[in-house]
Parts: sequence; C-alpha cells; structure tokens
Amino acid sequence: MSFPKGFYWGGATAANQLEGGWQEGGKGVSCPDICTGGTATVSKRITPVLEEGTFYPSHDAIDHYHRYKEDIALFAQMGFKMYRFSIAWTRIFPNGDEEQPNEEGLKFYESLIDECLKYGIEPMVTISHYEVPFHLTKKWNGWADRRMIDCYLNFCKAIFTRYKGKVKYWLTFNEINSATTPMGGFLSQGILNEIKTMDFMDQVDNPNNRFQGLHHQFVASALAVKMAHDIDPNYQVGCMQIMATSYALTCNPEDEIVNQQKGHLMNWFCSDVQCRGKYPNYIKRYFKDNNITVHMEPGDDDILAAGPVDFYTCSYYMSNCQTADKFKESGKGNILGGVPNPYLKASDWGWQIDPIGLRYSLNEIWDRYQKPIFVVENGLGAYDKIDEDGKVCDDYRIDYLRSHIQQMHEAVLDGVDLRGYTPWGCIDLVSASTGEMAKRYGFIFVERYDDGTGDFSRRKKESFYWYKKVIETNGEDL
Ligand code: BGP
Repeated sequence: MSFPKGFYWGGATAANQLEGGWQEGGKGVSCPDICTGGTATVSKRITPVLEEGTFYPSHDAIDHYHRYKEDIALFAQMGFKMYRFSIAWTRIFPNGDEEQPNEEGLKFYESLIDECLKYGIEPMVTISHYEVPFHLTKKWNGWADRRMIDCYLNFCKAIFTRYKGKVKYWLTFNEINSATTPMGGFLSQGILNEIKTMDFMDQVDNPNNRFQGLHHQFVASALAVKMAHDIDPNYQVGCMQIMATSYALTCNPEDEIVNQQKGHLMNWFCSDVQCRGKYPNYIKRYFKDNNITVHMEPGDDDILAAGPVDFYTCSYYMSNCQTADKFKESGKGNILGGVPNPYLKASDWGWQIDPIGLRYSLNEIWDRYQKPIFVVENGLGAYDKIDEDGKVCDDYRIDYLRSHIQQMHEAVLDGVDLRGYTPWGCIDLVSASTGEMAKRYGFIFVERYDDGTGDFSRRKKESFYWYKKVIETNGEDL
C-alpha cells in the first residue's frame, strides 16, 4: 500500500495557538488574545479588556514566534513535504483597517516561509484561522458588517503580492462552517452579540448575525480567489471545512431525514457555496423556517459564481449520530453536538473516534465536487506524559493516526483525488476549544503547562519517529 507519488505529508498549526509574542513586531490585539480559556471563552469584561494577572493562553502559546527555525527544522527531520500554518492578521494589519501593512509582520512570515522552502517544504497558508482583529470586533462587530470584506481583501492583497513565487496553496477561512453553530460566532467571525450581563459568555446567540457574517465571508472568499488568480495564475485557493460526519442513530426514516438536514447545514452548505459558486436551495428553506434574513447586494450572485475555490480541504476528528428523538442527550464534550454512537470509542474529551467515517466522507466530498482534496487537520488530543527515561510513549496517538491513514488509503483506492495530509498540532500547542496545553496533539512535546510553567523546550515523542517512517515510505510502512 502506498499513496500517490508526490503526496503531501505534513502537519498543521494556527498562529494564535502557537506563536505567542502577542505584542511583538508591531502586532495588534486579536480576538483570541482576549480569551482566558479556549477561543470560545472570551474575557469577562469589556473594559478593561485585559485584566492584570489573568492567564491568556495565546500570549505566549509555545513561543514559536522566537523558535520557528528550530520547529521547522524538526518538521524537516520528520520529512514534511507540506506545512500548513496561518498568518496572524494582526501582525500584518494590527487593527485590521489600516491602509498600509506592517512591514515587520510581513518580514516575519517571509522568513518563516523561506525556512520551509530551504527544506523543500511546501507552505499552505490559512489566511484567517479563528482570528479577527479585536479592533474590528469593537468597531463593526466583526463579520456581521459588510465593511469587513474590504479589510480582508486588503490583507489578502498584501500577502498575495509579498509571497508571490514562494507560496502556492492558500485557504481563505479556517472551518468556515463553524459559524453555522453558535460557537462559531465569536471564534471564527469575531461577532459579539447582545450581552445580558457583564459576562461575555452570557451572550444571546443571534443566528442572523452569523449567517449574515457567513454571506460576507463567502463574498470575501470569492473575491480573494479571483484576486489570487489575477496576481499569480499559479495560485491555488481552497476552502476549509469541519467535516462533521454523521449517521442516523437508527434506520427510522425520521432519524434519517434529521441526519440529512443536519448534514446539509453543517457539512455542505458552506462548501456548496464555495465550491459551486451559489447558494444551495435547501438553505433557503432553512432560512425561512428559522426566520433568518440574509441581506445580499445586487451583484453578489455574480461574485460568488466567479470565485469558486480550486480545491477542497477539511478537518476531520470525529463523527456523531443524529436522531429525531428530542429526549436523547447530546454527546458530552463533543463540540459538534449529536448523540454518541454506540459502536465507537471516544477520546478523553468525548470526541468519538471513527476512521471509517473519514473514508466515507472523502468519498462523499469527491462525488459532490470533483475537486482535489486535502485533509488538513486530523489527530488525537490526549494527555501525554514524559516517562522516567525521558520518553513520551504516545502509542494511542500512533494507533489513531495509523487507522485514519489506512482509511484515507482506502478512499484513494475508491478513486478519491486525495492530495495531502497535514495532521493537526504537529507540535503541541494551545487547544482552540478549551485553551489547554494539556490537550496535546503533537509529534513534538513542548514543556509548557496550564499553570504557566515550563521552559518551552521541545522533545520528540515516539510518534515523531513513527511518522518519519510513514513519510519516508509514502505511507507503506504504518
Ligand atoms: C479545529 C481547529 C483548530 C484546532 C483543532 C483541535 O477545530 O481548526 O484550531 O485547535 O480543531 O481542536 P481543539 O484544539 O479544541 O482540541
């Protein structure tokens, strides 16, 4: 068993979860910088935004800002062919609405990209990964406002022109479909809704804002695709979705139809717009049934039609079940909702492990869009520990990754055009949903703990050596 020649093996990260250096190099404050826990938990008070003595995970993260050369050298040792990372918007435009980019920020990523190229590692850049400049949240309520489109495009222009000839693969928004759920409002769109008390967590979810925000993101994404192709015809621009594979809990048609509707909303709505260049019919009914009104300007249809993405990417961690039975409980800790699948085991955070679901979804994606696919996030968040002999024996992680790679291979045999695999958090970093360091994904252990201790030193886990061998043999030796 081996993967297609030139298959992109690698790893993935996001700026606010690993860089730190939150106020260095002219960087502005971004939404994750005011989160005291995961990106779904914002700091309690509006003023002052940052409270003295509070722990903000993204402020130091794993100090990659100062150690990126060491980290990329370790990725190169594993044989990475691709490295997916994000550019912090606030390093390039500290407030998000300046006209001119911050040269120091541009230089930082230029150096990081050069470091990748030095080792023959192809960069894949996420333009916006769960990060909105906080200034734009305060000024316009993030993506709820159409004026965000111009700021975003200004950001795109700065990086598309600066890194021309060095970067080929771009992703417009990380997990754009997270905004179909209440958690995505702040996390991915920088939208704060009516607040009932002084506690940001006490927000009244406003789906209208989220779907209006998504419309603005779709328009921005389509215009970014066009801009990228105009600047460099070699540019390939992709969408990025959470693939929340789900099954009907029973073969009762009532469960099946609920599953289909949930799937439409969560898994297909955003990628249908981004891959096909128009809104699908089913979402119009959803909007009507849920009293959602999305304002579209004349000409938006043409913009969407003119800017479909070149390729499809997704994260894949787990699957869930759907049921029409309102009394069945939602799975504990499973951010995607749904009910637990009795046939599957779960991670320590309740994420149900389902390698076959990956093969199943890759086939569905390919059948639907016929565009090249990359799995740009996958992995097991686990509590790792350093043994007395200094080793980190993460065989559970190896098992998880091995079984998913086997199923990706099955999908390739099924005829899916799968181009690459960049497992999540290839080096330990801050968890997006919980803000913990204890939830580790990496091949590389970082000595940084949730109480703020640790010297940031790096250590190879057992999975590091395993993954190196996988890459060397193009997936044959698992
Ligand atoms: C995805 C995000 C990542 C990442 C990952 C793991 O949803 O794109 O940013 O963090 O999930 O999630 P977590 O960190 O919550 O375990």
